[in-house]
Amino acid sequence: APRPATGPGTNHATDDPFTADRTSWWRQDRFGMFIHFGAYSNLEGEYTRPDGTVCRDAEWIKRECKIPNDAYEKQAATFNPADFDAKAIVRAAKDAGQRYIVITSKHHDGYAMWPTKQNSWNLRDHSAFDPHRDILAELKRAADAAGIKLGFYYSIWDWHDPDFADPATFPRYKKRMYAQLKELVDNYDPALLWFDGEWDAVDPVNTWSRKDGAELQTYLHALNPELIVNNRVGKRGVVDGDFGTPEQEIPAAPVDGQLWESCMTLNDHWGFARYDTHWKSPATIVRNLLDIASRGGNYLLNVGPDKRGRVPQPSVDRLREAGRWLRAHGQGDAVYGAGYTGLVATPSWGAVARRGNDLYASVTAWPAAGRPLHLTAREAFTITSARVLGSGQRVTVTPAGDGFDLTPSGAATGPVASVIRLTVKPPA
Ligand code: JFZ
Repeated sequence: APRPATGPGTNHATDDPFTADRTSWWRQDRFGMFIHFGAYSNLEGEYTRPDGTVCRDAEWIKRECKIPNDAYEKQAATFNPADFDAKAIVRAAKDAGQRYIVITSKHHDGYAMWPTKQNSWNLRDHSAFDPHRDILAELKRAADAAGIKLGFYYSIWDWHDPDFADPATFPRYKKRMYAQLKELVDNYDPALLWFDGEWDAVDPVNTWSRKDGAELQTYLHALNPELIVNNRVGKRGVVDGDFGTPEQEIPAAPVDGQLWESCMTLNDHWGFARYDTHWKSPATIVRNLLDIASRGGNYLLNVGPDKRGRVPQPSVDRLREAGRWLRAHGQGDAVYGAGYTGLVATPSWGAVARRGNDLYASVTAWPAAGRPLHLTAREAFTITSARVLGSGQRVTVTPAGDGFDLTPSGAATGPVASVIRLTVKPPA
């Protein structure tokens, strides 16, 4: 529905993100691609010290390997992601069934991935990359063409800007940060901003306060009232933004009082690390997605392009396989626009999501042969039809104890997860 015109200065920080029109696309879309890409990607996870020893880390490599500023700047000057292919990245997301993309515009190392006018520590002015290219603009164009929403990760914590660390000079840093965010909003029209680093309490003084978070949100919504902002804009639990961001974990359903998005990476690093081959399987991706959607959350799954800007093939392959599987079995119905249902308890054998009057019971761990799938009802309701998605196989429903027993009519063990659609007549 069209929303009433909102003028600049309207503060949406206090509207209810659960029901706001502003967040409607995000609440439906459920599945996004996270991209960690920056000057650290150029090291591909390995730093060789002057003494020849090697230190390993990904997007934290500067800090964890204690790389001196000049050495880090020197390597960044050779960064040339000439093979960055926005269309291919958007296609990979689309093939996976991902409906939005969040890319790091600036990580903790402070390096801007767009031609910012606030400093020269950015991909155009400090790299070996074609100065006429702008990867954020390329991504925006490709995403728009494909109907995919684009958002930017932005780290409040900045290891490069000397004004960040000192409370006396922090106001100067803050001014530049505000100016950078205005550049991002004005030039690329992101649908979402994903903040991070507000939690810094070590380097060397934590200046980000509750007031800073609230003020920043007001500023952003004055630039674009539709912007969706994550909780890390402020102190978590104080200035909450629109959604919580549990990391690498799936919270128990439901999370009270806040929308949430579980971010995970496809292997064990966010940024590219050439030695990390510990990839999640397509089955794990699908199961996580079904599980997260059933608990009312979103799934933001990360890829880390290499120094040439290429998304690792193992990531592309796994995403494609997960997407193929979701499409082939119609499981998208259990994901897009689906969410938490209070009607039943979360079963030990899987997850149950709700969309309108349909429940989607994903079976990821089948009970022993001959045993039914038991569903505990939290409220009285009736089931009017039950079928396995994809195969159309009938499922027998019998009232049993505190709920129902579901018995598929044959061997219904999907390779990844079988989803049973239960049409219900909910309590009036
Ligand atoms: C942050 C970054 O430091 C990291 O590099 C990556 O970008 C990730 C997505 O976000 O790491 C965090 C942030 C928050 C928590 C833990 C790690 N947290 O809330 O526990």
